[in-house]
Amino acid sequence: SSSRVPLRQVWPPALVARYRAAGHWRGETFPGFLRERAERLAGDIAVVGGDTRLTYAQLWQEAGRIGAGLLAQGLAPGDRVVVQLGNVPEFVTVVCGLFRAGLIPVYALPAHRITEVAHFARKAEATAYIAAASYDGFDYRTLARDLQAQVPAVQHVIIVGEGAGFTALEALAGDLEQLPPDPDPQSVAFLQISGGSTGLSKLIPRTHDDYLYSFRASNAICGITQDSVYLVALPAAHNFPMSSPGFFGTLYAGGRVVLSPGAGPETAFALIARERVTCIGLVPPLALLWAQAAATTTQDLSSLQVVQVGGAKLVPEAARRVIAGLGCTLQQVFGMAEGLVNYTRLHDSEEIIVSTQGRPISEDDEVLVVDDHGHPVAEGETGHLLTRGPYTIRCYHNDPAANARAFTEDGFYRTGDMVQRLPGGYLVVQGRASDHINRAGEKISAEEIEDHLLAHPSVFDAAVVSIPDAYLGERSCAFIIAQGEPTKAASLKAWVRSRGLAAFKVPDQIVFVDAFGTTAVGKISRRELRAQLRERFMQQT
Ligand code: J2J
Repeated sequence: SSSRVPLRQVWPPALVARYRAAGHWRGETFPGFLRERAERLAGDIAVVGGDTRLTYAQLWQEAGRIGAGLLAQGLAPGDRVVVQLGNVPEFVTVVCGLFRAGLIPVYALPAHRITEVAHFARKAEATAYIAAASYDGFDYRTLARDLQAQVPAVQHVIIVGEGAGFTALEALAGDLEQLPPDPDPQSVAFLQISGGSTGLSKLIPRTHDDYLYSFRASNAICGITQDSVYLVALPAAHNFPMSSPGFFGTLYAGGRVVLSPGAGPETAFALIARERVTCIGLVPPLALLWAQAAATTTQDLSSLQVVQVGGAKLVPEAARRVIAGLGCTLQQVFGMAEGLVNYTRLHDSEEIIVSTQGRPISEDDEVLVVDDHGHPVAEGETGHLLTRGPYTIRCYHNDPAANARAFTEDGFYRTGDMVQRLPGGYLVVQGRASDHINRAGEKISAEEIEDHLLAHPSVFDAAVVSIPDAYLGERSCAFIIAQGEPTKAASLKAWVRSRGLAAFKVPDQIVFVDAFGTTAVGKISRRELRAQLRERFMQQT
């Protein structure tokens, strides 16, 4: 097949000129920087995972073999490839291989199941799927077969491990001469997955120029250098451990990336001690667990310099416990896969570090805090956060309806977050306007789960809401009005699971009610309804 037209993300010419003049966009690309590091730091260790240790030269070679091998299979530059891999070295070699071949990764989480993966493949018009034979006890070859049955355009399946009828990653081979020249830095490098605040996840196109800027600038803010050792404990496909500054920032700096198969203290602490890890990104519940476990561990954690916490709100009291427990610098990170990332700075006062979610990376990040009518609120007041800037998208991929909702006419992204802006531009997250559940950093769309519940014959109506949870931050609770054959909470949970969804989307709790009885007269929005149910629940407990 012939090359596809490169996907683009369009900024107005005046902003393009400004971002270039400021040195944010430098015309660098993924293959460009990886090649340079492979030449300059050939023998340095780049990636560690399991029993594998890859140097920068080996990473580049492996990426070349994989990229050329995929082209030899019949893929063409511009093709989209759904990648579903856990925290294994192949995550890095595969994605770098795709970049070298001009192929566009679409990142699925290992937790995603057929319904989600098929949605990503359709939306992205993917022609290939790359997954592990098994990870965390799940066989992705079964998922691959279902995927090809549901989305026949996915003609190629590549398996890390035993292929069992599919092509094994190991078997890929091709002619390096067939690899295309480096891509246009303004073209889309990959599609990231959105948290999905309304309905299904959307695809987020990020360009070489914008993404490289975000992690290069993050390196400076987070102190990542050639001497850094970054531990990927959260799923590698998440935007946070990928780019804030994450493993790509670390590779950009010439440092070392260590992949941890689990995020629990037992697994991670042993790796920190063995590899002398200096920086780690965690979600709040994990950070608290680590802080507690650090008190009694026999592992040497003295190499840790910076513990970043983000993905969900870390309250000041929890922040203090993390600092006390881990004895290193805490950095709060408030980011989003669509772009904008805020950090507390390493030398900020403890007051700022514990009580704010940081300030934007760039002086060219434009931040607006507005009321319900779009008018700016006074400093210190809570309002809707809107943003645009040199690494924030201007539209989702292939989704006009979502674009109409999520972006203003001036190209500002409506984050859905409610924030307060303090002097110095520091932001405090005060909640959100959109109806999703932030379950320990995993975002779950209420609407998506309601749709699956409504498909059950015994469900007359369903409303899914977030409930504060001591450990997860928030958990999901489905209020159900039943009809016909009586059903039980356990069978409704099993039902959601059987719909081919990530396990984290199964409601944590199910409450049967006779009616959504509301005091309001007339028809109220789903959003108001969810808010009322949450209130009622909180008053009863
Ligand atoms: C409160 N809410 C937060 C925080 C994210 C770095 C870090 C995180 C993400 C991420 C990311 C929060 N306090 N510290 O991509 O590069 C909520 C907000 C936000 C949404 C984005 C990164 N940090 N959030 O979490 O795309 O509601 O990105 O809009 O998964 O998470 O989710 P996501």
